[in-house]
Amino acid sequence: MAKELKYADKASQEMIKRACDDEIKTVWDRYEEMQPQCGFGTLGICCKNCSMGPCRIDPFGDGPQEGICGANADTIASRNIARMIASGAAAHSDHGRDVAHTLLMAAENPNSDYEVKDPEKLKRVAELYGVKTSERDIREIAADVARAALNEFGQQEGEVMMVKNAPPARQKLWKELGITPRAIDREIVEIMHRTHIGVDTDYKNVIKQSMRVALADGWGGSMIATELSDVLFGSPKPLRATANLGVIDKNYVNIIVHGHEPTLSDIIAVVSMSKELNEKAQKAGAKGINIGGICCTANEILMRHGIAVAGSVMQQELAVLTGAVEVMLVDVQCLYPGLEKVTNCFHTKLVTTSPKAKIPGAEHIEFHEDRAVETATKIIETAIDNFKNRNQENIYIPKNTERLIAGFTAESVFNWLGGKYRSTYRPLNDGVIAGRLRGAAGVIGCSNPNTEYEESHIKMVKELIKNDVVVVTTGCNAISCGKHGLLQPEAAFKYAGKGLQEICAAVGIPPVLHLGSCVDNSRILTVLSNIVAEGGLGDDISQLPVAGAAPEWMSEKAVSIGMYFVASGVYTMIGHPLPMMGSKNLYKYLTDEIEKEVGGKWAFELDPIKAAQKMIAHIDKKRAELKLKPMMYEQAFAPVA
Ligand code: NFS
Repeated sequence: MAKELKYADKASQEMIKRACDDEIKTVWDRYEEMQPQCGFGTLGICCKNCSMGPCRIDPFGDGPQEGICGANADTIASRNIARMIASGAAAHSDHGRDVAHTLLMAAENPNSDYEVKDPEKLKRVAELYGVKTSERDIREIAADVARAALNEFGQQEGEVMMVKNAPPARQKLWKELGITPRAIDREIVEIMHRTHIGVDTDYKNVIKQSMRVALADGWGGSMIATELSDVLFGSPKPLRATANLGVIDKNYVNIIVHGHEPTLSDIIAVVSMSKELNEKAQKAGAKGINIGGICCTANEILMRHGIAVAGSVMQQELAVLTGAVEVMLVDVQCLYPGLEKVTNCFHTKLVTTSPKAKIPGAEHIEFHEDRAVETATKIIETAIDNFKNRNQENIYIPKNTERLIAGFTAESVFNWLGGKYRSTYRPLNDGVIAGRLRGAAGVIGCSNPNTEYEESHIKMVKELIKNDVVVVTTGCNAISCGKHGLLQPEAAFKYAGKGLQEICAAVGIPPVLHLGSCVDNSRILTVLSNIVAEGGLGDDISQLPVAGAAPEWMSEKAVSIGMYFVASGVYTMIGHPLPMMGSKNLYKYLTDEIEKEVGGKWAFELDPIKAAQKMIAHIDKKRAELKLKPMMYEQAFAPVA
């Protein structure tokens, strides 16, 4: 049964032991059972895009070097990557579409359970879309903005408008290369067409369209999801909260919300505070209702309500193993079907809510935005009713929790550096120019049982901040950073270099800034654009001393994110390579040649310290190209390991 976790937070280590003792299978066991994994799949040289196949290329050169149609390793591997990006971009963008639909519904229906919570942000988005705001009712503006956003998905003419948030030089480059996204759905449809049997065979051409798809995600679907979520649920503000499995409370009715879309989780968070429902929970013998989040939905309600985070993607089954979860509530994305078997070992009800994501054996309570409070109430009542079915003897909740600060946005965090009343990125840019800060890195993404849980996330982030690189984080990396104490201002004194320490101390921020869920990687794009706009560090993202990383990535969304960062000019480091190592040409293109075209490129490195050092080397290279001053405190500080 499941192996020992060496680097993970203590709560996960305890729970994995419990899983072993009780012989309950988790993701780690299923990973072990799956070994050895298919070499052709790992190398990206298996093709099943038509029924002449499946075909595979012999990576040793002795067997077939082309599929039955004649497609070689380059074509096959590039098509596989393209389809991963299509799926990842579809997932993020469909999420964005749902938020836009909800905004439209809230605007058109005065009795809606949703309302515009951030009218200022609405007006800023309206400006981008050319929607008139003066002397207009907020609902009218919201309706027009929602329609304009929905248009981004299916329009037959023009280009995705959110792209205008990018620096002008970047927009110009995309135009010259012919990769400015035209419409989100269109780019995804086109790559599915091109990767059909007998269409696009040129791997560089396939990747070119893949970049367009990824840009339609980052500067389209994901950005719409972020911007309109801020409009609808309120823009996050820095707040204190806690994270890890210890947030599950034995005395309360525990509901774990897991998935991605805030349309469900936000309303659950609000409704769970109702007096009547808490009284009902008390009548059932509990002290009240306790909500904890897993994955990106955790980040959404953490950022806006300060709701505690129970864990990252790898902890979804571990949360159930506490025996104290009444309902595991899921919507879409990153849900392990294995949850069904684990919940069956306890009284926990697995409740699916989206018509897009049903799990056999789960109870389905369909969530409809036009009956949001009613559905949320029903779900919470289901949890309260289930409280009595707990086996009190069989409860085991690890004590561990960690304090954190979350809720940073492109608008809030760096503006703070200019003081409360002066909204400017100037101090950040000046900090980089003067050599107090080396640069910035976005470290994001999933965890994967193919690597030691959290080792890469934590070691990489510590190595970066030790070298005066401020880190912004999202998704499951943010949750890992939170559990390991890196999202506290004190972390600067323990782990950061002197320059970064000074900045953190002056402003009172942690050295690692939690920017939200995975769609909120679009906030990082906005931060990069704002740094360029502030001036003094070049006129394009590709000139900035920055890098990106997803050290423990696993999902197709991560591939789309990586590609939109590369296509935006960012050096992007991931742990295990993309499944394409069976094509030498594609490898060379993505990790080298592509840089000449878009200014960014991919890098793969399993060792997190080496990976961080490569990112730092890239940042230093950019500093040298910009002729910035040497680092102020080079080697003056020896941080705690
Ligand atoms: Ni991102 Fe969020 Fe986590 Fe990975 Fe899954 S939850 S959208 S995909 S696993 S970071």
